[in-house]
Parts: sequence; C-alpha cells; structure tokens
Amino acid sequence: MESHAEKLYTPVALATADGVRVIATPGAKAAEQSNADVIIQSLEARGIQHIFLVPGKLVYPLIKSIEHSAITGIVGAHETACGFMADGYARANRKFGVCLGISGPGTMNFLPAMAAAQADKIPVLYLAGGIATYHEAQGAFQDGSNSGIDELTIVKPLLSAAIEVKNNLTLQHELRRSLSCLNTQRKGRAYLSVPVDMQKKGVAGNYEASPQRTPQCREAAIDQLALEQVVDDYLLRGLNVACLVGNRMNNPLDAALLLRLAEKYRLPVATTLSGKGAFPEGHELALGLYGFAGHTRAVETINGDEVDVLLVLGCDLSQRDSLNWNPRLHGTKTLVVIDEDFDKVSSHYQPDMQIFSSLTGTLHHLLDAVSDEDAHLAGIKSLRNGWLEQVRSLPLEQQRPDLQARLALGEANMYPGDAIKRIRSRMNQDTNVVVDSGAHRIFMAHHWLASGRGDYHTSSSLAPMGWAICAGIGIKLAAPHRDCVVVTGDGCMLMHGMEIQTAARYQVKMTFVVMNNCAHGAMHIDTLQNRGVSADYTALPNHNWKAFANSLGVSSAKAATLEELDEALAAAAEHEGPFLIEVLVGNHVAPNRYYAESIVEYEQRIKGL
Ligand SMILES: Cc1ncc(C[n+]2csc(CCOP(=O)(O)OP(=O)(O)O)c2C)c(N)n1
Ligand SMILES: [Mg+2]
Repeated sequence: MESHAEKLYTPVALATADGVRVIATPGAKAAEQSNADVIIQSLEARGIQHIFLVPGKLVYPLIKSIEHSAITGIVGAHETACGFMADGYARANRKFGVCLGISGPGTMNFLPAMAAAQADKIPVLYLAGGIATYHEAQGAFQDGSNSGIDELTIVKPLLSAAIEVKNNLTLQHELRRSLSCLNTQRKGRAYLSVPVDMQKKGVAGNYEASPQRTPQCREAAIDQLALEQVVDDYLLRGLNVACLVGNRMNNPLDAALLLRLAEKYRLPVATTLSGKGAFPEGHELALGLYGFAGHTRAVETINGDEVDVLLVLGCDLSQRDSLNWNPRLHGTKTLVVIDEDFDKVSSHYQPDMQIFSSLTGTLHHLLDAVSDEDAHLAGIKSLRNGWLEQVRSLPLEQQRPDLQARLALGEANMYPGDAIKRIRSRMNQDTNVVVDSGAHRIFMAHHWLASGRGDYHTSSSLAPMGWAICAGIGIKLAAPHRDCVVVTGDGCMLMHGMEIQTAARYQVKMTFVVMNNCAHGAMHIDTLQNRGVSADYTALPNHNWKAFANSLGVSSAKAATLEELDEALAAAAEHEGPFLIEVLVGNHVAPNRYYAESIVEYEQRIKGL
C-alpha cells in the first residue's frame, strides 16, 4: 500500500470527451509517469475498482501501478476464471470488467471467457503483458507476439478491438481506441497487450497542466418519431399489447423503468431466460419466462391468439429466446422490435417495425408520452383489464414432470425445485443470483421467482460450465450492497470449483449452492430414460463438496432435507465470508416441456424443405 504522501503526488487521470488524458498534479513530474500508470489510472478514472488477475513477470509494471492506485487487484486461480469474474463484474453495474494476465499462456486461458462474453455481448477489457520488444523474433520464452504464437490472430474474432502497443507515441491513442468500445451501448470487448518494456517506459505525449471538468458521455440516442408511432398506433389503441423482454433490459435501471411502463399502459410482460431479472415474476402483470425453461402463462399467452401486438425489447430472439423460432411470435400478431443493438437479433424474423433506439431512453420516452391522468389512457387500460384477468388465470409453473415416477424408482434425494423455492424464500428480494449450466439452470429458471431488479445472471449464449462460480465473485464485488448466491452443479464444480478459494482469500461474503446429483444431470436424465448415452458418460463420482470447500478455507454445510437446508442457509447468512452449501438432489426431468415440444415442431417444419 502506498503512503499518504505518495497518494498526494500521484498524478490522476480524467476521462474526457475524446478519451483519457493524464492530468499531472502539482509537484509531480510528467516523466515519472509510466505507460503502465497511464493505463491503470485511466481505468480508475472510469470507475473501475477491481481488476481480476493472475500474476507473472510480464505484468509486473501493471501490477505495481495497480498497487499505487485505488483499484484492488484480485488474484484468481485461473485466467479463464478471471475473465468470467470480469464478465460478472460488468453485468452487475453499468461499467465494464477488467482482467489482467501475461500474454502467451495467460491470454490463451482468457479465450473461453472472451468467447462467453462475446456471445452474450458483455463489455470486458483483457489486459496483457507481452515479452519485451527486444526479445522478439529470437525464440523468446512465452512469446505471444507475431514472432511467437501470434495471439492477436487467435483472439481477434472474439473482440471488437485487439491491440498490441509497441509504439510509445501511440499508446494513449490505442488506449482510447480499446476503451471506446466498452460502453453500455457498444458492449464491445477489447484486448490490449503491452510488452513489458513498453509498460515501464515513461509516457509520451501531451499532458493537460490544469484539471478540467470531466465531460459527460451521452449514450442515449432514441428514435423519437418511431416511438411516437408505437404510442399512437399500439399503446394508445384498444389492442392487446404484450412485452417480451431480453437480456439487454436485465439491469436495475431498465428493470425499474420497465415496471413503471407495464403498470402505466397495463402491459403483461414476459422475459426470456437471459432477461430474467428484468421483471418481478410475482407481479400481477408478470407472464413469467418465455422460451427455454418457459412458464405456462408466458408460453400460452404469447403463442395464443389474444395478443395483437408483441413488443420485443432488448432481446436476441435466438433459438432459446424464441422457442425454436416459433412462428407464433409473428403472423397472427404485429411484431415490434426495439433494441439498441441489432448485431445479434435473430435474422429469422422480419418484424413489422424494427426500431434502433437506446433502451433506457426508449423507456423514458414511452413513460413521458402521455400523462398518467389522461382520460384516453384510462379507457385503454380498463379495456386491457378484461384480457389480463384471463391471462392471470393461467398458472405460472408447470407440474413436476416425473416426481411420482422417480419416487417409485426409489429416488430418495430432494426435488431440485423444492430446494430452490426454499432458498428463494430465505433470501432477500434483491439478492443477486448467478446460475450455472446444467439441469439446475432449468430448475432455477422455472422455480426461482425473480424480483425484477436486474438481479438474475446467467451466461446464456455459450453457457460454459463453471462460469457462475467465477462470475458470482465479480458480481458480488461490483454490487457489494446486495447479497449474492451462486447456484451451480457438481459437474460445474469440477471445472471451476477451485475458484471458491478466491472468494475465501478476499473474504467475499457470498453463498455457493452446489446442487449435487452425482451426475452431469442435464445428460444423465436422458440416460435414465434410455434415450441418451450410457451412464458411464453421464454419472459422476459422489464427491464431498462440503469437505472440498473446507479444505480451501470456505465454511460449508451439507443438506439432504429441507430442514437441513434451512439450517445451512441460516449459517451462511451469519457467516462473514463465503459459505458453500452442498444440496443433495435427485435426477429429475427438468420442467422444460414447451421447449422440448418446440424442438419436435421445428423438426417437423423443416422436414422436406
Ligand atoms: C464447457 C462446457 N462443456 C460442456 C457443456 C455441456 N453441458 C451442459 S450442462 C452439462 C452438465 C452439467 O453438470 P452439473 O454441473 O452437475 O449440472 P446438472 O446438469 O447436474 O444440474 C454439460 C456437460 C457445457 N455447457 N460447457
Ligand atoms: Mg450434477
């Protein structure tokens, strides 16, 4: 830790309209600033408080600069995990995430995290330290440059900017270039690799001698004309309008605005799994989940004939979002798609109206378009009320598909849905929940009722196992005021369970719930029904995850019954650091009936094409 005197004389960086400029504090000599200092201070100026890293000699200067900044370096066990932590960090606030490692092997370990963040469009900066420029092209150890493994070529498809800085004069420009794609609208990812000798060099270029005010960056362009048309033609007409909301609305700010919008115009709201968290599922206007792991109310309403207009907000309409590109999303109803990002929207549909507009700005505009007291609006709302009563009569959850059959076969362990409901009932409403890949993802999606505060996080496009264990740490550090629970499986623990030691090392207060079914359950359930591969490939050894956690300094408990689960949750709540609860659950068919049916329907649709 640096001394107070050092802090006083440390130059600070300010973000300006055109990027980052270094502002020297009185008494500090510009020449004392290294390139590493400039990079770290520019991140500090953008509000970054944590950088997830694995150390190495090639990043010593950057680590030293972190030590001299207000940023905390979090040392993870594995660079992939650090990348996932940065991904979680970005999801839990409107900043980007940052991770750091050595180029070569470190960068190669970043790849899975880059791919997952790219698929979900999460803004992350991957910082790397390369071999010294004077070592290149001579068979240097760990050479990631183009005289070695040429890592830029490898990472490029996964990034918006892949930059190796070798010119002292252009470092600040390259830094601005990499940071400019990381905002909440562009949602890009950047890789910035700086050779270790470049990190140490004194910074070149102009300094501002006097502090300036930090200009605001405005990122809320809306299509006002198109939104006025939406209000006049749909929202203020006697039409049944339903919303389908995706991942780009799954944040506290947009979720709060969406709730007001739904209430103002009486619009029922469904979310996709990646958007779960954007709307409170216990609310009278909630349809629940549409698509993968969907709820009955959402699927039957949106696929039904009563909806005249489907307003799709911030949603990819991907295979899982759309129930295998369901034709009932269009055709019998008007499809209006509003998004701030059309890079990923499914090309399957041709919407009746496709509007490019900031989502937050759109919500504000639609809310302000008409007064709450407007008489015409009141009439439209009461018209919609009759339909909404019918909608509410539909159940949210599906019946447990196979509980009786499993019990008859001697299944002694808990039904995952029961454990999940118990956990939900014991957690604060605004708890950030982070969910991994596997059967437990479907049980969670279906039985955990989201409270609609941008608080449900999952990697939904690529869905690498073990992501949640790491991302949860980033999420808790980014949003320390909220409780955080990670729900994962035993298979996922085998991939990245080691990272719970990082939570222990920094005493991050959070709960890891491991749904232990001694299987890759998502596949093992097929095995049990004689329609998958043999159990040799889907069953897992029964590991003692409680003991594993203890060995890494994480307090833990094991729960075989709901009563034991209650006790474990109480212990976790009281504990100061991370706590792991191993929950023994059975291998049951997950509640995903509509998705399974939609696969069959899709295959029939394309037969003979
Ligand atoms: C990196 C990676 N490899 C393979 C898969 C395919 N996959 C999805 S879920 C799953 C099993 C997960 O097992 P577990 O964590 O125990 O969860 P469960 O299904 O038992 O709830 C597998 C192998 C994947 N999603 N990611
Ligand atoms: Mg499992």
